[in-house]
Amino acid sequence: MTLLRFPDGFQWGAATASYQIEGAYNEDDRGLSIWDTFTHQPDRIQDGSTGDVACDHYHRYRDDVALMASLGLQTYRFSVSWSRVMPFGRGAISEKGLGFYDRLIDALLEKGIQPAVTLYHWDLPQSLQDLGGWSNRAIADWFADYASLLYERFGDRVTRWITLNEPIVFTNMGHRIGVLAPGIRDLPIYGRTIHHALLAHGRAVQAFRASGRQGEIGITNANTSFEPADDSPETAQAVELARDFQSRVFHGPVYGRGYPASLLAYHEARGAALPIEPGDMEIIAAPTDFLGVNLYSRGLIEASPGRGVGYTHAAPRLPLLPMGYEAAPHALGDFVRWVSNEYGRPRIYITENGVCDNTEPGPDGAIDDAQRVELLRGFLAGLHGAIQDGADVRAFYQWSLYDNFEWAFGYTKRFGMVWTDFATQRRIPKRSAAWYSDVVRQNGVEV
Ligand code: IFM
Repeated sequence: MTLLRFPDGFQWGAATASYQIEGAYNEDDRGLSIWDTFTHQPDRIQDGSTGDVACDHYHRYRDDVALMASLGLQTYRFSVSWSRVMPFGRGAISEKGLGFYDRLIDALLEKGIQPAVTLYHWDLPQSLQDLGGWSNRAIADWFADYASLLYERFGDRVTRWITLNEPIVFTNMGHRIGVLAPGIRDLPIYGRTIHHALLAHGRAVQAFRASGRQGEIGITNANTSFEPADDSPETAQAVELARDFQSRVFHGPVYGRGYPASLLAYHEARGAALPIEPGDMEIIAAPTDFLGVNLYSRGLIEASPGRGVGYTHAAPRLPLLPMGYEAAPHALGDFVRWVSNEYGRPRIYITENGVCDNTEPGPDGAIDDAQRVELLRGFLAGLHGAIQDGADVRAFYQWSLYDNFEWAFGYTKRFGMVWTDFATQRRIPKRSAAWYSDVVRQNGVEV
């Protein structure tokens, strides 16, 4: 075996998100979020479950931090539940809610684990949704106020901030396809949510600079490494269109290049023009310190002149994972190379990468999630190659620390390197947890 060593100072961590792990959905002052509303509606979630309890992290955070320390994690990415600290999304604040994150941050720092805080991982306060949510331009003000509160309260100890998690997912799947909260299917609303999400991001970056806090801020998107299904020029063009609609739509404006012309034309032709006002693009392009990259698979693309967007996904050619996408470990290195070249070699954090592997405990209680280990090995080997080729990648957060609420799939999909027994809340490290601890300890992966 060869050890592929990562650069000195490279950080290894794990990621989670508030609604997926916290539970305690109606405790202390917490207001309802769109995910509380959505999961309590019939037929929204595959197994009929909710995040009411989830991993009960709200009550078990100390044990969870001890678990992270036992795995050797150096950094932990989590998100703040907006409605826990501002029950109605604006105005009144909750000291109890803020106190929870205060204690969590302190517990992490006591163990030498650096917190990385995501401001928004999909759980919008319901009160703001009642005012139109991301389709209301005022959300840029609401979000900047919420962000400023967090910088003020936690900015003495938190130095890594991520504004939005995967805007392509919560805008598109929440407002056009409707399979995620708030369950809307409306193209003009979708167009507005894209622009307002970016505007809110830009305002939160500006608020961070204005706060005078030390540290770094960036945005995280969901990415797929797009590959041509064949080598024709039409297919090559289709790959660029896929990148326009799923990657450049957010990365372009953040890096000062504006929206892709193809995307603007698509929305305008359908009476769904993006509501861009003078000065917006400058706000959105407020300089960031890093790019957060989430990636799980590749997408094989072919041209589809009959579809408005001009491209479609070709039939998969690799084995499928339980999530329905291909097991494609080469995709991480490929995407990182592409995005690094495209945007002038930004500092990159892999804010999420991981594997859904539903292996159950064996007769001895051990969980031998061999597929997760093999695919992670491949992802990390590819990432190492991209770094060798010049990409400035400084941290890797595995999704996820432990099995949790997987949105519309409920608890049917397990992404954790630690098993969560949802009946007892017992956590059992899987084989992948021991393997990942070795990766952390060696600052490298054996291939
Ligand atoms: O669980 C999700 C996470 O909330 C966002 N990125 C993808 C993960 C796995 O599907």
